[in-house]
Amino acid sequence: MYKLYTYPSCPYCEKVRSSFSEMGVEFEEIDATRGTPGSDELVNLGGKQQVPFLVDEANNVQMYESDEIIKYAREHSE
Ligand SMILES: N[C@@H](CCC(=O)N[C@@H](CS)C(=O)NCC(=O)O)C(=O)O
Repeated sequence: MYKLYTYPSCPYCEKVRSSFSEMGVEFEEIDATRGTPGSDELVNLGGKQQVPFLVDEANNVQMYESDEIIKYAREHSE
């Protein structure tokens, strides 16, 4: 299952959330608000504090940028 690092009020995160919901893509959401463990994880994995950030562990893929994330999920869902 995908992991998606987000902020609760980030519009780019909301765009990804609603696209995933439309596509029926399941994902675990991790709050990466500054000062949280999710924020530390995000920076350790991706190298910078920016959300949304997608991790597809099964395929060893990680990416920032909401449009890229949506495109990736679309191309990898049926
Ligand atoms: N072009 C990016 C923009 C993402 C973006 O600006 N995210 C903001 C939150 S809405 C962010 O991570 N800011 C960095 C910070 O909080 O330090 C995308 O479409 O994903």
